Amino acid sequence: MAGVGGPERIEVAANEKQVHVGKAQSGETWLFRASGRWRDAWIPCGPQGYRNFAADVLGIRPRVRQLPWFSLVGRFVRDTDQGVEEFCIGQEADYTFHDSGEVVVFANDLEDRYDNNFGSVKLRVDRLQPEPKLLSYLSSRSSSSPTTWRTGTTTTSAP
Ligand SMILES: [Ca+2]
Repeated sequence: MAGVGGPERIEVAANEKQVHVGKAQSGETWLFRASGRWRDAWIPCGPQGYRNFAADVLGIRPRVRQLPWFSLVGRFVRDTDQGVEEFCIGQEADYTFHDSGEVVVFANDLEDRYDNNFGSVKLRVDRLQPEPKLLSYLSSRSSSSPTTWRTGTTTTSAP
Protein backbone atom coordinates (compact mmCIF):
# COMPACT_ATOMS: atom_id res chain seq x y z
CA MET A 1 0.00 0.00 0.00
CA ALA A 2 1.32 3.39 -0.95
CA GLY A 3 0.97 6.54 1.08
CA VAL A 4 -2.26 8.03 2.33
CA GLY A 5 -3.82 8.80 -1.03
CA GLY A 6 -1.75 9.60 -4.08
CA PRO A 7 0.93 12.23 -4.31
CA GLU A 8 -0.17 15.81 -4.58
CA ARG A 9 1.41 18.15 -7.05
CA ILE A 10 1.33 21.81 -6.32
CA GLU A 11 2.59 24.80 -8.22
CA VAL A 12 4.15 27.21 -5.74
CA ALA A 13 4.26 30.70 -7.18
CA ALA A 14 7.11 32.86 -5.92
CA ASN A 15 4.80 35.83 -5.37
CA GLU A 16 2.32 33.99 -3.14
CA LYS A 17 2.77 34.62 0.55
CA GLN A 18 1.32 31.26 1.32
CA VAL A 19 0.19 28.35 -0.80
CA HIS A 20 -2.16 25.87 0.81
CA VAL A 21 -0.98 22.25 0.69
CA GLY A 22 -3.40 20.37 2.89
CA LYS A 23 -4.23 19.01 6.27
CA ALA A 24 -1.78 16.85 8.17
CA GLN A 25 -2.84 14.25 10.70
CA SER A 26 -0.84 13.39 13.77
CA GLY A 27 1.69 10.65 13.04
CA GLU A 28 1.93 11.26 9.32
CA THR A 29 5.24 11.83 7.60
CA TRP A 30 5.21 13.85 4.42
CA LEU A 31 7.86 13.66 1.75
CA PHE A 32 8.35 16.93 -0.08
CA ARG A 33 10.20 17.19 -3.37
CA ALA A 34 10.50 20.43 -5.28
CA SER A 35 11.98 21.26 -8.67
CA GLY A 36 12.19 24.15 -11.06
CA ARG A 37 13.43 27.68 -10.74
CA TRP A 38 11.99 30.96 -9.63
CA ARG A 39 13.27 34.48 -9.35
CA ASP A 40 13.61 37.11 -6.64
CA ALA A 41 13.78 40.30 -8.70
CA TRP A 42 16.81 39.60 -10.95
CA ILE A 43 18.15 36.69 -8.90
CA PRO A 44 17.25 33.23 -10.23
CA CYS A 45 17.50 30.22 -7.95
CA GLY A 46 15.96 26.86 -7.20
CA PRO A 47 13.81 25.89 -4.21
CA GLN A 48 16.98 25.64 -2.10
CA GLY A 49 17.23 29.45 -2.17
CA TYR A 50 20.33 31.60 -2.43
CA ARG A 51 22.90 33.40 -0.33
CA ASN A 52 22.18 37.09 -0.04
CA PHE A 53 25.54 38.52 0.99
CA ALA A 54 24.44 42.15 0.97
CA ALA A 55 21.52 41.41 3.24
CA ASP A 56 23.74 39.32 5.51
CA VAL A 57 26.10 42.27 5.93
CA LEU A 58 23.19 44.52 6.80
CA GLY A 59 21.66 41.97 9.16
CA ILE A 60 18.46 41.74 7.13
CA ARG A 61 16.73 38.37 7.27
CA PRO A 62 13.70 36.95 5.47
CA ARG A 63 10.41 35.92 7.12
CA VAL A 64 11.85 32.74 8.53
CA ARG A 65 15.10 34.17 9.78
CA GLN A 66 17.11 31.00 10.20
CA LEU A 67 16.41 29.64 6.71
CA PRO A 68 17.96 30.71 3.39
CA TRP A 69 16.58 33.52 1.28
CA PHE A 70 14.02 32.27 -1.21
CA SER A 71 14.18 28.71 0.01
CA LEU A 72 10.92 26.79 -0.13
CA VAL A 73 9.59 26.77 3.42
CA GLY A 74 6.80 24.76 5.00
CA ARG A 75 4.66 26.09 7.80
CA PHE A 76 2.53 23.87 10.00
CA VAL A 77 -0.30 25.54 11.90
CA ARG A 78 -1.74 23.31 14.58
CA ASP A 79 -5.50 23.00 14.81
CA THR A 80 -5.27 23.70 18.51
CA ASP A 81 -3.65 27.10 17.99
CA GLN A 82 -0.77 25.78 20.04
CA GLY A 83 1.85 27.33 17.88
CA VAL A 84 3.40 27.13 14.48
CA GLU A 85 6.33 25.12 13.15
CA GLU A 86 8.41 26.21 10.20
CA PHE A 87 10.76 23.92 8.35
CA CYS A 88 12.99 24.05 5.32
CA ILE A 89 11.85 22.03 2.33
CA GLY A 90 14.38 23.19 -0.25
CA GLN A 91 14.67 20.55 -2.96
CA GLU A 92 13.75 17.64 -0.74
CA ALA A 93 12.72 17.06 2.85
CA ASP A 94 10.54 14.91 4.98
CA TYR A 95 8.61 16.08 7.98
CA THR A 96 6.71 14.19 10.65
CA PHE A 97 3.69 15.81 12.24
CA HIS A 98 2.86 15.16 15.87
CA ASP A 99 -0.45 17.00 15.81
CA SER A 100 -3.10 17.70 13.24
CA GLY A 101 -3.07 21.00 11.42
CA GLU A 102 -2.78 22.88 8.17
CA VAL A 103 0.32 22.96 6.00
CA VAL A 104 1.22 25.88 3.77
CA VAL A 105 4.40 26.62 1.81
CA PHE A 106 6.04 29.75 0.44
CA ALA A 107 9.25 31.30 -0.83
CA ASN A 108 11.20 32.69 2.11
CA ASP A 109 11.26 36.39 1.29
CA LEU A 110 10.72 39.62 3.16
CA GLU A 111 7.08 40.06 4.13
CA ASP A 112 6.61 43.13 1.92
CA ARG A 113 8.82 42.12 -1.01
CA TYR A 114 6.67 39.60 -2.83
CA ASP A 115 5.72 41.97 -5.64
CA ASN A 116 9.03 41.48 -7.49
CA ASN A 117 8.93 37.68 -7.39
CA PHE A 118 8.48 35.68 -10.57
CA GLY A 119 8.00 32.11 -11.64
CA SER A 120 7.11 29.07 -9.63
CA VAL A 121 8.48 25.72 -8.51
CA LYS A 122 6.73 22.38 -8.65
CA LEU A 123 6.16 20.63 -5.38
CA ARG A 124 5.28 16.99 -4.99
CA VAL A 125 3.99 15.79 -1.64
CA ASP A 126 3.67 12.14 -0.65
CA ARG A 127 1.84 11.48 2.58
CA LEU A 128 3.08 8.46 4.45
CA GLN A 129 1.65 6.63 7.38
CA PRO A 130 3.78 5.72 10.39
CA GLU A 131 6.73 3.33 10.33
CA PRO A 132 5.81 -0.10 8.93
CA LYS A 133 3.92 1.26 5.96
CA LEU A 134 6.55 3.92 5.40
CA LEU A 135 9.24 1.29 4.99
CA SER A 136 7.22 -0.88 2.64
CA TYR A 137 6.28 2.17 0.66
CA LEU A 138 9.86 3.27 0.25
CA SER A 139 10.97 -0.19 -0.87
CA SER A 140 8.21 -0.34 -3.49
CA ARG A 141 8.70 3.18 -4.74
CA SER A 142 11.01 2.48 -7.65
CA SER A 143 8.42 0.35 -9.39
CA SER A 144 5.35 2.37 -8.50
CA SER A 145 6.31 5.96 -9.14
CA PRO A 146 6.78 6.54 -12.87
CA THR A 147 5.93 10.21 -12.48
CA THR A 148 8.72 11.32 -10.18
CA TRP A 149 10.61 14.27 -11.56
CA ARG A 150 14.00 13.12 -10.47
CA THR A 151 15.50 9.74 -10.93
CA GLY A 152 18.01 8.26 -8.63
CA THR A 153 18.07 6.20 -5.51
CA THR A 154 16.67 7.16 -2.20
CA THR A 155 18.74 6.10 0.72
CA THR A 156 17.07 5.40 3.98
CA SER A 157 18.89 4.88 7.21
CA ALA A 158 17.39 2.47 9.63
CA PRO A 159 16.72 4.02 13.01
CA1 LIG B 1 11.26 39.64 -3.52
